[in-house]
Amino acid sequence: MSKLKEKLFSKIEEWRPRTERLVKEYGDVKVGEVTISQVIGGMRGVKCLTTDISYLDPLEGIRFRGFTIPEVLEKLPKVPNGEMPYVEGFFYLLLTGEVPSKEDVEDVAEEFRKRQHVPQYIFDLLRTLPRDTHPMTMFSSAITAMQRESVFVKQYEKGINKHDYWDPTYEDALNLLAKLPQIASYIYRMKYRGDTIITPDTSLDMGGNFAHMMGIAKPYDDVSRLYFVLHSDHESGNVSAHTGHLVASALSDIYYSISAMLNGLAGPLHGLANQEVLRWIQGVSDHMGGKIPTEDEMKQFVWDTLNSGQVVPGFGHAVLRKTDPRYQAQRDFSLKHLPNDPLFKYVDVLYKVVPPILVEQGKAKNPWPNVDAQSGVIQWHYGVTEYDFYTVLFGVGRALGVTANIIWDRALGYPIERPKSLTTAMLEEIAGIK
Ligand code: HAX
Repeated sequence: MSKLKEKLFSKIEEWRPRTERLVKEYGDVKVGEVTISQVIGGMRGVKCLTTDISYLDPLEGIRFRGFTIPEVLEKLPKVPNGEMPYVEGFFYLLLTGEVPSKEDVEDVAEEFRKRQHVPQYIFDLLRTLPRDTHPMTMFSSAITAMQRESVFVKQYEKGINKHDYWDPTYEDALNLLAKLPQIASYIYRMKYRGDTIITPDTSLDMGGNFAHMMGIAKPYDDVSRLYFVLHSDHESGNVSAHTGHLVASALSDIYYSISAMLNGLAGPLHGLANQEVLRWIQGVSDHMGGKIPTEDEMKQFVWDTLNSGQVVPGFGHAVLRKTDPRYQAQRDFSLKHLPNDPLFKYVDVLYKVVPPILVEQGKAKNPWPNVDAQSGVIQWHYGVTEYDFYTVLFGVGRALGVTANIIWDRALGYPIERPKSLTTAMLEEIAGIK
């Protein structure tokens, strides 16, 4: 058994009695009440999921296993000559709740290295798709197609004990995570770089190898590490994490679950917003003939967007009520590495201009920027100007958190998810409408 798996097993044994006790002895204790606007309005704020991997406070932002983003970036072992932590070490933290030693990180890196090989039929499949297929469709198709590799399915068919479901799920998760950077970069090089594929360098860590396969020089390795960490998890209720959890609750394996997760991420109100931000900014730039707009010109453009019934991408959030710390972390990186980048300047003007306008319009509950407002700028700066690829990068990161959650879902025996629906007439009756 690998060291990570051993550590995880001891954590699972420790944790199980807590969940079992809550269900058995305290199962009838009420957690909040649900209103009609929550029933109709996308279950906003309904407390009906549980995860110990991350928690999103509306005013503070995300904590991964209790650590804020600055703490994660400071405490986890860093890649030599780099500023950012190993993605492998971050995954260790997500899975076990403990800060890894350098040795632990090396152990996880070795696990990923061993499992990196992508079957040839995946590349063949990608080549059969029309080249103008959206990269998220390519990514999701590749993952669904790999479902035949599932260790969980094979063990399930043999009749494995329910208690042990987490084990083959862990194997599937590591097998899949190890392959995602290569599949993502393959799609990129095939689609946008004249089909010049770069083979992996197994001596590198996950972020370093991804940058290598993308064909982009330093500090893009650190950009990748930062990107994967920041996008990994945002507690369980967001569309991608929730979709992954929901599909896995039917005991669908990791491949089906992560492919479904990606399909949820590909919506413009969720992960696709990072592409939409760049598309929107390009629209402003074209409109201005390439000149950086003044604040007044930018205000007009924002109002035009709102008045035409569209959202301003990269602003607002269903839970957060302040500037997203993931935005802040990317802004800090940009201030250090690309302070004079014209797109960064655009985004900076937007940071000043958009929130007061959203407040004045009076609809959005959160006028502040989210993670997607800043992320495309950094990618663009390092040459990834094909903005429809950005959500794939988000997807590689999000898979770290969602797979960690699914392993724990299985370990704690969470059941199939099945909320109850009511008809409109029933709601009218509850509301006392005649
Ligand atoms: N621009 C214009 N209007 C906005 C807005 C924005 N950025 N954010 C919210 N609103 C509007 C909503 O469309 C809604 O309008 P209606 O009453 O006409 O339906 C109203 O304000 C209330 O919405 P809310 O309660 O504040 O926000 P929701 O929880 O319903 O939605 C969203 C949250 C993130 C989907 C929303 O803020 C939005 O559409 N933002 C722009 C798209 C975006 O950046 N998405 C990425 C979010 C982060 C993420 O998940 N990344 O993956």
